[in-house]
Amino acid sequence: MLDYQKDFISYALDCGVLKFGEFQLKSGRTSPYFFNTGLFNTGAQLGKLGQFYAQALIQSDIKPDILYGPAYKGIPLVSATSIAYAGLTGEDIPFAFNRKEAKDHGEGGSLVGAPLQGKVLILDDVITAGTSVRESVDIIKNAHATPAGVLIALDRQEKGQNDVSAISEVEDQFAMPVIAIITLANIIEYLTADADVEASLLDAIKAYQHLYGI
Ligand code: OMP
Repeated sequence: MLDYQKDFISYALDCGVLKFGEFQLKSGRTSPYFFNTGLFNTGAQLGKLGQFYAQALIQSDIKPDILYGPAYKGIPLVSATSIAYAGLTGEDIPFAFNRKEAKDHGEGGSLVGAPLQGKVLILDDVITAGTSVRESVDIIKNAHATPAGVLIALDRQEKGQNDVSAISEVEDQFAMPVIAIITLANIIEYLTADADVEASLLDAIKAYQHLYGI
């Protein structure tokens, strides 16, 4: 695990973004942990979140022409990441996002921001079963641009619709990489190294991983 990944887990715990308990997921699974990026909800926190996304993008081999954030959670993500990326690299990368409902007046359409063209990197929060990524790929293809990858905060490393991971399904189906700031394996490594973490919590997470993990 790299230093920025460790820092990200520690920051997510401090901000209450990474929580433990019993949570019902979009997929219907009951999880002993939940990662809610919507709780990075102050200017300073969002600024710092953008720095972590930008660092993960710099670590990757992806050189996108534009960043795309699906509404609603992707909108602050794409804004914060493009600001942080410009600050860290000096490269001023354009960004765009969608509206949930198309407008029929003014500028019209459902896309806002820079023109969606070239290699598009999708920014999202968490992938569990991969449903929301599929919607973004359709929007990008309809705009005649190329989905070039997905950057997320957390890869929960779970099975998707079949027995392989949701992320490999997305990677295979759309021939593009999915990169994450952190994975469930990173969280387990972090908690294992912390003497204050109760064994029962780690047991619950590992049992969940055994059931739904890949
Ligand atoms: P999929 O679209 O099935 O991949 O689920 C991802 C979505 O689930 C995210 O965009 C969130 O809305 C939500 N989610 C989290 O935010 N954090 C989690 O730890 C787990 C989920 C989830 O419900 O699976």
